[in-house]
Amino acid sequence: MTAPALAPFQPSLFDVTDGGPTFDALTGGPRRRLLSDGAWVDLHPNWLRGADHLMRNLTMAVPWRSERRMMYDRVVDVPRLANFYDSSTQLPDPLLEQAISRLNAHYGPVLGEPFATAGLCYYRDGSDSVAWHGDDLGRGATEDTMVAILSLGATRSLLLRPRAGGPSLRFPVGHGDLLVMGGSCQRTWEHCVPKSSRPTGPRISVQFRVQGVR
Ligand SMILES: O=C(O)CCC(=O)C(=O)O
Repeated sequence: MTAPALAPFQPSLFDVTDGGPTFDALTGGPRRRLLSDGAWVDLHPNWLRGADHLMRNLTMAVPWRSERRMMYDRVVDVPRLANFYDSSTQLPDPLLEQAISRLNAHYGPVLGEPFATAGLCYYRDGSDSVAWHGDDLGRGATEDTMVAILSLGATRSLLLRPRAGGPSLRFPVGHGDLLVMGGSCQRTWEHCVPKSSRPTGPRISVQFRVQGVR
């Protein structure tokens, strides 16, 4: 089902760049947090500066759809809108092509293959969310991989917890931030974006993955 009209994005007062959008260099940039079982997370705040136009364009240009997803052996409704771009589909904004090239230049040598697909999700407000899961449909269930998330719009918390049990970690992801989950993260840890009871504007998450991981 195609989504109804979406709320307009309120541009950020702090996201002003003179020469248009720019990506920060990734070399030496992201702060890596090592997790248990060979999992890790890189966080690069403000990776994309001047992201307002991208947020606005994706809001309008992506044919957002209600989402259903396999979780815990069942197909469930996910309270957010989404669209998936496989490697043969043109991405909805040239900046996403730039993002994928930069990620491949930085992470490719360790990842051993390119980021190839983009999953886009639209969280309309704080009542949209995604439940605990790992991206373990496909090769993520058995192989180390990376999932790189560019966050746009409202700041939301992305939580991670070890599958073996233990406390969760909270990563606030804001406008232009990059978060990369790597190593065994998709099979030994789970992540979620919980609902928020605070007044929360729209957020878009762009997840870059390798072929064969969802
Ligand atoms: O919203 C996010 O950044 C996380 C999205 C996610 O975990 C997923 O779609 O698998």
